[in-house]
Amino acid sequence: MSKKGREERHMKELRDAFDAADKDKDGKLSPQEWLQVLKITGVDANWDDVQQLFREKDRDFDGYLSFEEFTGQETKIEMAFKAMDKDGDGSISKQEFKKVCKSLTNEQVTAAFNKFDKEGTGKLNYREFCTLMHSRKEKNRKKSEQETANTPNASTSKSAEPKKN
Ligand SMILES: [Ca+2]
Ligand SMILES: [Ca+2]
Ligand SMILES: [Ca+2]
Repeated sequence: MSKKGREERHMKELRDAFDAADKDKDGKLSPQEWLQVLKITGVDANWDDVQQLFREKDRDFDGYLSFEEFTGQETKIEMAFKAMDKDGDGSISKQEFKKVCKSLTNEQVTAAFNKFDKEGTGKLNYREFCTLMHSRKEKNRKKSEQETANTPNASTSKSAEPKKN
């Protein structure tokens, strides 16, 4: 078999393993899901081992492993970060941010930086950038849930428990 063919088969095996482990089908592995897999496959692993693995592989710090993180591929957030970091200094300046998010006003960019620039450097480092991306995802998800629900009586002020799909 060709090298490419082997790689493809390997990827498919990983995909199958990932899907089988992802019990709640949310497209990512929680530490609990991974521990289940290890137990089923008879690997002698404990909670500490799992947490250690997640610390290494969870490169966007959301507490889960996406398929890319699971297989060690570059994640979407890493690609976005690299694309934005034009001068390659490892952080996103307001100017760099503005170039990509053209629809945002200066005020909105400043507000976002004030919120996510925890270290107060005036730039977003990779970790801060991840936090920002997660919060945006969360917001989009909430918005689409509200649109789907489309019930006039639905209270939007209360922050309900996140729904499981
Ligand atoms: Ca899952
Ligand atoms: Ca992750
Ligand atoms: Ca930069």
